Amino acid sequence: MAQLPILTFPDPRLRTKARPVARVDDKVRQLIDDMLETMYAAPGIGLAASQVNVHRRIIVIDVSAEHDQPLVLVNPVIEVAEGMQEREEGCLSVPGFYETVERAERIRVRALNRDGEGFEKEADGLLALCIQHECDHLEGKLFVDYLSNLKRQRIRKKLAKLPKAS
Ligand code: GNR
Ligand code: NI
Repeated sequence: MAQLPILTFPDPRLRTKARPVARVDDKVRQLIDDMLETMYAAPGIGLAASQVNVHRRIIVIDVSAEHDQPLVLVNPVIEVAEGMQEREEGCLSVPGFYETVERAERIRVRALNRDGEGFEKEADGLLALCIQHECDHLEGKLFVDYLSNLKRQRIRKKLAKLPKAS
């Protein structure tokens, strides 16, 4: 297991569109384990491979209070999204900034698990929000993209002064 460095906005590598995983093999499972370790250590409730500079469609999530319910989604596809929620959102790649973003309240997502088996999951509330946030990362999209240009530029300028993770 290893902790991986997390890219910080406005690093252009966060804009890379991730490619699908062809086969869930031991190398992918090793990455998943490292991503979970990185997420728990941060600490965060989700992490997309894009954030650790691996541009493959892999996300890990754990929104449980005890941090004992890891959810792994490989090649996730949001098939249904309905309703609306507004919550304060943060991101490990945008450290220290929290802003309200509109998301679907309920979703159904299809993905592969860490054994490469397909499954579907329905989610609402914070879990639904987190899945949408992580799927955005795989498209090179960040929550700051939903804010006004003024707010995003202010955040960009403040974070651009910080040292880079790698
Ligand atoms: O740890 C995280 N917390 C969080 C809080 C509100 C809305 C979204 C998130 S996701 C974030 C981890 C992260 O950046 N995942 O990409
Ligand atoms: Ni994020």
